[in-house]
Amino acid sequence: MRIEREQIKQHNQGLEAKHQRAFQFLKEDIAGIEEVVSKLEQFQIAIPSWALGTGGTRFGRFSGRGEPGTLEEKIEDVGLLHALNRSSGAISLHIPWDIPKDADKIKDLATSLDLKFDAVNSNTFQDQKDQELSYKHGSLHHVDPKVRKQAVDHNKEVIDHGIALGSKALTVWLADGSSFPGQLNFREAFQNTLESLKEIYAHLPEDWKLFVEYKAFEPFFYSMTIGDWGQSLLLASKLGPKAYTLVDLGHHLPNANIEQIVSLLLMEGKLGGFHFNDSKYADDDLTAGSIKPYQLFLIFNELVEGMDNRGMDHVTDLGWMIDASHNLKDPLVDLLQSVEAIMIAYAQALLVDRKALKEAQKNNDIVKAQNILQNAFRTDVRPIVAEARLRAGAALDPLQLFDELAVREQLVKERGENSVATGL
Ligand code: LRH
Ligand code: MN
Ligand code: MN
Repeated sequence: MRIEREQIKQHNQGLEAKHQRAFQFLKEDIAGIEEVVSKLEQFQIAIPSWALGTGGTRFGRFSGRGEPGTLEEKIEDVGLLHALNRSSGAISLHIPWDIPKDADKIKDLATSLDLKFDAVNSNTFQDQKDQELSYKHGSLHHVDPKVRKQAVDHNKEVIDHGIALGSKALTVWLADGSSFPGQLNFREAFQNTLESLKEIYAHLPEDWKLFVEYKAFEPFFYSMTIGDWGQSLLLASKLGPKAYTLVDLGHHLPNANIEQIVSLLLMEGKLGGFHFNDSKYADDDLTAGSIKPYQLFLIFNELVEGMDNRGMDHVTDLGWMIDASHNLKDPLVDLLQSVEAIMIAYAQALLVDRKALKEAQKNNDIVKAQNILQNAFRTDVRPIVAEARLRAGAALDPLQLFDELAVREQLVKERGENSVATGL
């Protein structure tokens, strides 16, 4: 299924009068609104190939309908999202869940939908069918050099797949750790990881980045070998200028001050990218902004301030990705909601009066500083985000159009009720 420009146009015509009223209302109040709109128009968030099917929990999985059964169908799904919002112009692949067998064909398909390939992700947290050695006791940190080599070789292969597709980054997330005190020598595990990563790093093309993702716990429950941003930053610093820390919002211990982490990583020039999601307890992978929208805003507030301070390009200098697993909602609907929430947080952060905030901080004016942030956060920026979509040729209300066009029903007709996607 493809969504035609004409269908978008028709949908927008029906909503445009109401939208213009709301947008003009904001325009009268917000001086730099045009700049905000144009920044939003350019901003893109990559969709993970593993989030397009229904996930599950360890207790069960309830299948969705019309899931993409192949990589081609996953790319088509992202094409639908991008047609609806013009903000999802990239896909992030997880290998070997999604192996591009014919890279040129896959690339052509993506290009025809105006999509690029974002970071490629390696997978050494599961054993694959024909795999020689097991990752039960870890991969890059393993006590056995043969297992480490197997995991390093896999990462090199993933880079090669990425090169063929035009990706520019590799994300490494390790399920390496321990569940019982005494199981592991922390220092040796860390050093093994560093040595393994060095080999992977050496395989990176000149213009590539290596993202080192951390996670506080799960699947291991006592220690994770890359468990927090300190450990990731340590590795990235030792590896060199192409290595960066990747922040997944669901990978922290409860109440962690993620915005402060972001600020300092940016200061060090070591923030590489993001996995957006939301959570109440741990790595719940819920819709971005669905539980802690103020935190999402505060993170973007640091991002905008920090990136502008370093003269970074908002679109290209960090990897922006969603990382989620959908158990209840239609994954495409959830992804549309996530992208919208991210755009809203970004727009609100762009509204922060930076000069006034600096001044308030200088004067230790806590109330003013707090209000400056809260004023931006409490502004209903949805018409600004919608205006950016309108100008980019997207739908004023992507969710509504998804329903109007009965997208999922169409996909069920094409793919059948029971097709199952690989992924989480
Ligand atoms: C681990 C993680 C990591 C994986 C993805 C499937 O929890 O966030 O990014 O690659 O999930
Ligand atoms: Mn992640
Ligand atoms: Mn995760």
